[in-house]
Amino acid sequence: MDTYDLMTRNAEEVVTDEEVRELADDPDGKRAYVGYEPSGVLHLGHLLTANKLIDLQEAGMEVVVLLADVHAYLNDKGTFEEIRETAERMKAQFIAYGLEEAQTEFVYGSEFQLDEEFALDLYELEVSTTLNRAQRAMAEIQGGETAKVSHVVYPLMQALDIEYLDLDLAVGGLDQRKVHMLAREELPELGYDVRPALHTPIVADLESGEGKMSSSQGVTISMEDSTEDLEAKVNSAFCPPTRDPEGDLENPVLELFEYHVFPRFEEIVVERPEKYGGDLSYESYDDLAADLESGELHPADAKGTLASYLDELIAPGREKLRELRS
Ligand code: IYR
Repeated sequence: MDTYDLMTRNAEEVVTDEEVRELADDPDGKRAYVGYEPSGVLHLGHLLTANKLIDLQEAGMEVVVLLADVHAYLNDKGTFEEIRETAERMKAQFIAYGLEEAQTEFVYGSEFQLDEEFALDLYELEVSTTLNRAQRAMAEIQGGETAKVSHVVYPLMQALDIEYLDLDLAVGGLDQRKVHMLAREELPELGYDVRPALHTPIVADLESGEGKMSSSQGVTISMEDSTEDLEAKVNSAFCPPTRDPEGDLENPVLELFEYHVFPRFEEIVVERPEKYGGDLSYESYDDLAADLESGELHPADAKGTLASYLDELIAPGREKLRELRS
């Protein structure tokens, strides 16, 4: 796969394509990041952007994981002490998942966001950005009605992170696009460069297949799930034979194969008894999807296979969590 394809595979949106192509021409030593509010344990939403970071590492980029403790604080996720404890556990889970420590820079927001220079830039942004604009940047992240002052400061700080972490590419779920657009508009006002952004899709709810739900809503799979929990969740997942069922529905089983399993495994083997045709093996997502659609691959076999590969992916993080909690 060429570098551009690797960098952009499974991305729902690249802003702009031209800028990312330019990065792909010379990715070595360039820096990409994702920021995460420490909260709970890692779930599929986190792992989707982590997969993209792994792709970018493979493409030669340096990868930064921002443990956004100040953002989590502004979003009322607990005391700094609680947030940092969660962040340390999160970091350990990311490493167990495959973001190698030697190649990944883990940074706390509070390491630079409390500095005077950052604060002064933040105030400047507060002066130049309308309340309306900042609120709209947050719209998909949290409701407007109950927005606190901290909720409008939040996206401005997120925009500045891109400059202060000296980044060449911002990565996030599609729900981060408005913040990244604000950053593209506002950073030049402060004399800083515009950076490209890459957005990963939001996977549909496992059970209903409904729309592009936020990763934290509905049924998701997390590092806390046992093998049995995971099997039960995948077995009750919505799995029509087609990729694009009617209306706003998606096939979450296929989405998970595409975004989580194929990027991490060279070959996917569906184990079947001889009397049902024997094992099937796939090297590409498209082949698996085509077989599900034609009926060659039964949904129950697809689900069983999905559960076992997902289990393999989360097992090291699950183990790490157990260790940290014991
Ligand atoms: N807004 C993110 C968390 C976050 C992301 C980045 I990229 C930052 O620079 C800071 C915070 C979320 O919704 O989880």
